[in-house]
Amino acid sequence: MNYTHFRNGSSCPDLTEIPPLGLDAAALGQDFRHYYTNNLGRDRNCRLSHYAYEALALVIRDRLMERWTQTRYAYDNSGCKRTYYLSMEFLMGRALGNAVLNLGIEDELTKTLSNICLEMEELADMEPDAGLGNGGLGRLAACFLDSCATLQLPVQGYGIRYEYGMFRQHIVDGYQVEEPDHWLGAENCWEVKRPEYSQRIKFGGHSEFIADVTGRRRVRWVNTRDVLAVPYDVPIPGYRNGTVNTLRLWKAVATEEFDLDEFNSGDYTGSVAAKNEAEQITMVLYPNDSSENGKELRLRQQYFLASASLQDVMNRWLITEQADLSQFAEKNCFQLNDTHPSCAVAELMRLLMDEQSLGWNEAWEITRSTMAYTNHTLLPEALERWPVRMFQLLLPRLLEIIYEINARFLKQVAERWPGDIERQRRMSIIEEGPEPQVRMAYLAIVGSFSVNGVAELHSQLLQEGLFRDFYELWPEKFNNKTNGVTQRRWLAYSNPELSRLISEKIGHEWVTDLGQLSRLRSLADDPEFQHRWQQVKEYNKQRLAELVRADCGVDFHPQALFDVQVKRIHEYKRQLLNILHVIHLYDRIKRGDNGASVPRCVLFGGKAAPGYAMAKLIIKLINNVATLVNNDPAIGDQLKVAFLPNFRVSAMEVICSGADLSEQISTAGKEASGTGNMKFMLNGALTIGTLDGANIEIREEVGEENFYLFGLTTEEAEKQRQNYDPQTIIAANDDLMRVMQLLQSGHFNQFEAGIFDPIIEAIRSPHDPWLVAADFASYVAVQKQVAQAYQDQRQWNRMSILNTAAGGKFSTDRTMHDYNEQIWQLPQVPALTVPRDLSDGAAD
Ligand code: 26W
Repeated sequence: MNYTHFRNGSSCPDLTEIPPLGLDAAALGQDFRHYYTNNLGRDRNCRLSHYAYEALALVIRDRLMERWTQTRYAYDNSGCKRTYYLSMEFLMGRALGNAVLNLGIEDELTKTLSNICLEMEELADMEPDAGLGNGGLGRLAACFLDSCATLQLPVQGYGIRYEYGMFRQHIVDGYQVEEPDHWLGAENCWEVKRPEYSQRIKFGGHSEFIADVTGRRRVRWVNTRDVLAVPYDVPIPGYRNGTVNTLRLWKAVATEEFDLDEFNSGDYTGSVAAKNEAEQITMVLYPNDSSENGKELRLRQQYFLASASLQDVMNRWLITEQADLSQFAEKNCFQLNDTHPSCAVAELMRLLMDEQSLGWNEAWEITRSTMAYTNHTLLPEALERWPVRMFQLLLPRLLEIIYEINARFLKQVAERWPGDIERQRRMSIIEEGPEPQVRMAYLAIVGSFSVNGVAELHSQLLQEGLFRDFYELWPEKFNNKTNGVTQRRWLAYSNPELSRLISEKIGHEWVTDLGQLSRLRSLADDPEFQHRWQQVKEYNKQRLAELVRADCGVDFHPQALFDVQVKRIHEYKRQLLNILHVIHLYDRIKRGDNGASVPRCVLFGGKAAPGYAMAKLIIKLINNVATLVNNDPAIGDQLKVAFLPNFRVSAMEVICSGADLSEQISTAGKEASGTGNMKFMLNGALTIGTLDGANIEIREEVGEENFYLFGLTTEEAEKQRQNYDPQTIIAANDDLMRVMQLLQSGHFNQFEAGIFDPIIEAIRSPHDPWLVAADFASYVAVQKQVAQAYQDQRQWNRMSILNTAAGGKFSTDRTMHDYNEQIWQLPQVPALTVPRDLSDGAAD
């Protein structure tokens, strides 16, 4: 790329000063025709929805562009503090419908489209999901960005532009089969490449110690194999406020040296291989959400993200502040989404010392006051550790810095607890042993001014357990920020029928002030309102039933109770407990004992990490049970079971509107927060759940009488594990005994002998950490209450309304407000010029 500037003196016109584009049906229609014909080159013989989608996306993108530029100008002019949200995952889903909603042009656009015989829903369905995340942590990042843009906070996301996102899941013979998700195969109009902001990332090589002109010791990281990071910017529109924030995603590209090498060495294939290796870095998202298997490529990805993002921020700072770093810490904050980007701690030290010539103390002061770390998991196997050996080869300069951070830190520990060697060993950033490891969480804690968990219980457990020593040392660093979801996507966009009904009764302020939903409380007993509430739910259940019919070939009847568990498949989330309950229901119906029950459709969905055998086997069990149950005439419509393949953001939009019952049944103390639980609640589903993660706060908000609680508490579970005896529990419970007998008899695997043995053994094992057998009885008992309650539709509607009404706390607007008040302290910065026709209510 040639970086020559064009002449731009003070008398030259500002090329970005253009009249705002129209948001009315006529302007939208004209632009649509322009793109369809002149830009995409299609004619009347082409009837492919795909091109209509592309043309429409370009029309919408133009409207975002002008606001985007104005937002950048506003932030630049204000010289305000900014936060950078560093995350290896952003699970954005689709952009079109969200942009249309946030621009407030749904009604005008509907007019435009109907004039040309097109339908919004059909076109929106053409867009592939941007599946650049595994699950909760990635989707949370996406919701955060939406809320920051809506609150007009100067927050920018930094992530990786994976060529392949989360794999597509097929079910073949009941088994999960993974297929690569080449989501960038088609044109992606929701990104703007900005090669002029490319960064150079170093790998390998070694440190060289030199004395600079002042005689001070300086370090140079030399002989490296560099990779270019090229940014692609994605617009993040706020809700009808003229603000469009930025998500900057990095793509790895080989440097020009690779091409030169090719010429000079004559080793053509070798040099192509090297080029490939460089570009591998951003090829694929790691599909694991709990166990880190120490893959070198993953560490490369992590450093690549951290280094590119920090250099980008630093470069802009040096240009705008004439190389003065004295205000850097006051004006910049990096929020680390789990430990994945935590190389940033050492990388910022490197940039400040090696590139900007600061001394250790100055550099450390800046680093320690700009980094903030969020923990998202209590599972020990999910805590990232990297072999020192691997660090040494890949990032030798960073390892030196980490050793120095650790040495100074351990000195502090020794001063605070003199002679407590054991504690120093426990707290060391370097874990000693045959294969020494870098503990990334400890690096993140030591290098940050804030450490937060994602729900009250989770934050408390971090302080008492995992990070106890650190909490004792620095109690003031620790805080809680309960998660949320954006009501724009998870209610206004995904559930238009319910949104309309709600707005009709309480106005539409809830879209930016979710607490307003509490005004629905007074309507909970109104029979007329209950009736309309139920009609909306039925309509949404129809929609969900169509999805299940199309993707699973199973018939769900909207009169039945829709009982839904969708999330990653993991033993701690206990899909197994749910399917055991299904088997129990099946067994009861078969035995003619179905008195107090109600027709039930049980829906499962979620991906298993490709290497997680037990999770994959649980999927197989669910599918085998489903096949048997759904094809048994004696069961009929009493019970239906389906596993929806390829659970993703766009599927959740349909699922959460159509659910009656939300399954949040993790072993207490294991789910950090959960956010699916919030999406369901907001859409009027009742929760059956344990006292885990944010379930506790959901129950607090909605009241215990409107929440189906079961199971051991965290402390009880802890105690139970000390002398856990599932065999006795099974023997003492007829229902569970029969379920186990059915499983053991091979009833669900008639021609696949023994395949479920590992599951049977896990349930019977005294070492089952998830305590499935222990919670079975109370789960079944509470499911009975659910079935009974569902028979009284008025009661049920009432509880459903009260759930939505109590959802106010679980908006990411609140979460972001809390982060901002207690961690970031950013000003709200309105966009420079709000285009004339963008006032809220324009769409009414
Ligand atoms: C293998 C590396 C790895 C380890 C952990 C990848 C991803 C993770 C994440 C921490 C897993 C995750 O998504 N955690 C979820 O984060 C959500 C948002 O805070 C919470 O609501 C969920 O409870 C938590 O499981």
